[in-house]
Amino acid sequence: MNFQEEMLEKFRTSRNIVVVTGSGISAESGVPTFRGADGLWKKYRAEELATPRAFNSNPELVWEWYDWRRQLIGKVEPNSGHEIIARMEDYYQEFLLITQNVDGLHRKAGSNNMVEIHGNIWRVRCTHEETITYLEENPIGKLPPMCECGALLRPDVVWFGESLPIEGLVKAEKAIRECDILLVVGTSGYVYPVASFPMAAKAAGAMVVEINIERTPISLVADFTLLGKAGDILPELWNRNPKK
Ligand code: BJW
Repeated sequence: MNFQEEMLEKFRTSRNIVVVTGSGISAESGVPTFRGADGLWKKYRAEELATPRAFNSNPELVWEWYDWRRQLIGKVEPNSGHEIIARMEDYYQEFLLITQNVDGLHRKAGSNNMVEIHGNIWRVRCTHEETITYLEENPIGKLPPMCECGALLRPDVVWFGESLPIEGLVKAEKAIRECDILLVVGTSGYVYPVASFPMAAKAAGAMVVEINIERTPISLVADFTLLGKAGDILPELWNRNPKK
């Protein structure tokens, strides 16, 4: 790939970077995206599965879908894209990863300083007490699972129409306002509020760089759009950075 020198120089000299990822980064690990050709929303209707209303009307169906996805994710490994992002954390003075992914692959690759802004598929939350626990069984036995208090458990993820976790959102928005570089990887840029982060970073003076296999609404805001697979481009970009 022919990287522009101006962009590489900024990666070399900046001290504060924020990385935003979407399902595209996990595609090369074998996790389906949402809106791509083989995306989950091509086969399932979002409003039947990823809304509080869907869960209230048919918790068993929603749980079956999450159980299926968890079994699939349980078999895959992080790829070179996840690994490079984990390494970046050690080389910039200020670093935050904001991921929309619930698959836990960034953490498995070694990322620590991160916000899982749409939750995590490996956690469950009591619909009554709001207590959060990590799943020990995969697949879960009888669906839908129940809390010891007698209420339904739900996946600890963020569905359409729900608020994002406030602490994570505040941290993410602060980092977006303060960063020198916003690197956006593998997201279609359709889902808010994350879709507004590139514009907010740009307005605050950051360089916005997008990595995606195709152009998206973020391309209109980005200073540079690097077209290709995250698992190819991220290692190449990192190898050109003498800071590493
Ligand atoms: C590759 C690649 C490779 C492939 N390398 N790239 C403002 C305006 C309009 C609407 C709203 C608004 N504010 C809020 C809303 C409503 C709503 C929303 O955004 N709707 C839009 C659809 C319009 N947002 C919400 O409801 C959010 N809540 C909220 O804002 O609360 C306050 C509020 C509520 C209501 C009204 C107003 C305010 C919550 C959003 C929760 C999203 N939840 C999901 C499910 C999570 C749990 C689960 O996983 O099951 O999150 S939906 C789904 O989309 C999932 C993802 O995290 C999210 C983003 O998808 P992503 O990751 O971008 O995937 P894709 O498939 O879309 O894109 C993949 C990309 O990768 C593509 O571009 C490929 O090209 C690329 N790619 N292979 C690089 N190898």
